[in-house]
Amino acid sequence: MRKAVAASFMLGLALVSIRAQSPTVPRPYDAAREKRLEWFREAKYGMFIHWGLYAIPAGEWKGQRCLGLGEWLMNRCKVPVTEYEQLTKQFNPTKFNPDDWVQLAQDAGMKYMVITSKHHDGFALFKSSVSPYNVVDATPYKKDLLKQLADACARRGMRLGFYYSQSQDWHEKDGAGNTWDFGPDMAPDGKTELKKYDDYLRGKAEPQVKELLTSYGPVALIWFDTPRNMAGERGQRFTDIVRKIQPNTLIDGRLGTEGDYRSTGDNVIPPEASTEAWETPATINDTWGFRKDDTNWKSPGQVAFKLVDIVSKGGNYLLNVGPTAEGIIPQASADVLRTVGRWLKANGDAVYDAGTSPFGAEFGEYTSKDAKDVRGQKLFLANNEWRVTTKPGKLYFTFFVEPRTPFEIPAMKNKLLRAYRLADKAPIPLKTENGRTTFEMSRPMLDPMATVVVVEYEGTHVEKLVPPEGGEW
Ligand code: FHN
Repeated sequence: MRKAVAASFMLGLALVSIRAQSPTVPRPYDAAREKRLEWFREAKYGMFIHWGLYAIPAGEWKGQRCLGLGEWLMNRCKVPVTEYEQLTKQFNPTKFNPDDWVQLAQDAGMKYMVITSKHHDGFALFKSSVSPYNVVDATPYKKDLLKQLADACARRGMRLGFYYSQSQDWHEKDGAGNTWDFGPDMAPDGKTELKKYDDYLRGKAEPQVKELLTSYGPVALIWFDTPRNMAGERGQRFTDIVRKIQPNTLIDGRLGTEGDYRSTGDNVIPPEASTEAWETPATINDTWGFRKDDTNWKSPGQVAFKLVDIVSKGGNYLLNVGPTAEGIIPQASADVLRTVGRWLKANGDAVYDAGTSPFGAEFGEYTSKDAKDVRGQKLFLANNEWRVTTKPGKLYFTFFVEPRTPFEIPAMKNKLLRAYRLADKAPIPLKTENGRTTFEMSRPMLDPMATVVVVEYEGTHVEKLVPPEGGEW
């Protein structure tokens, strides 16, 4: 599968763009990058963890609800540094059990974990020699949280990556973002920087990224975010640090210069497939950092659909949990994750290391009307009934609702050999008439959340039939 992906790059096959990101021009093939990406392309599903001081107020400041994302409380409620810093005295996550967290990720079928080492509020979950604003030096807990998680991941064979907010640091006078204590970042001309941004980068962000890459074993990836003011060689300086210390560590798509893969917008799943590596970071409710009032959990069926949808388009799903200040991952999110994990135990072949849909019509279509979506782009009318993922010689049709009966397999030149349900291997007869092959699934579907039918065909890759001119199949 990976060789096929690499070959498609080398042959210069046209790539389908992810419109939400408008990467119209495919990047030239880079053998070293493809090598670094091998595990990532196989993994497909990871756990994002947003954890920090903001879990203490959990969406409420001085008795008032502070609307917005939990981790943005300091910014949304304009909490001065001197007040927000006081939270360190209460941060004592005695219920944190790193093995439980890794176990949950494994039960969920997730293959990598990414935790906020330092979010925009500037507080580090690790011991840092360049800033005392960290869990070891500033809290009663005094222990390095990342070290404990890294050790648990190493014990259990889980890849671990670190989120690091390189630009925004609301704790530092020269970091980006804190306008309520330190004034605007930029002059009204929008070009002149008013803060000594390089002092912050060289004095805190760059050395902290070095610390992350030297003290916690192999780092799967660094997840940079919100690249403000990353002009010039600033992004490249981070890339150089990463490549020099851990050449295999991946860089996400939000550094400000090109990373190893593309990051979509938050919760954005592109409407089409791409062979370029990409990842959707997503919330399991509506916030990243814990908020006590956010119980809008996605259902297991929604999570399973998004996962298969993303895989069928060539991406990875990085799904977030927001632990409480005590160190507990909310039970409701753990339950959702474990339910999807049980489904993956029986159906994981359709997901891990699986390739993109060779068809595409099943994703839906752009409206013919002049309607726009919330992002101002042409409205895409998604069709969510089924998705298809691939491995050489196999198509995995995942149905999220009972399919129309009979279900017609999209036209292809390859001879179809057999079909069966993935979870219990029950055979499903194929019927070919007038060049169209169909099958019928017994009702109700085996698994009402999602049932996978494997269709095996001759050859390793689907050769599509071109529809008659002006017509459709
Ligand atoms: O501002 C952050 C936000 O708090 C969160 O970390 C997300 C995760 O993708 N990234 C930024 C917004 O895109």
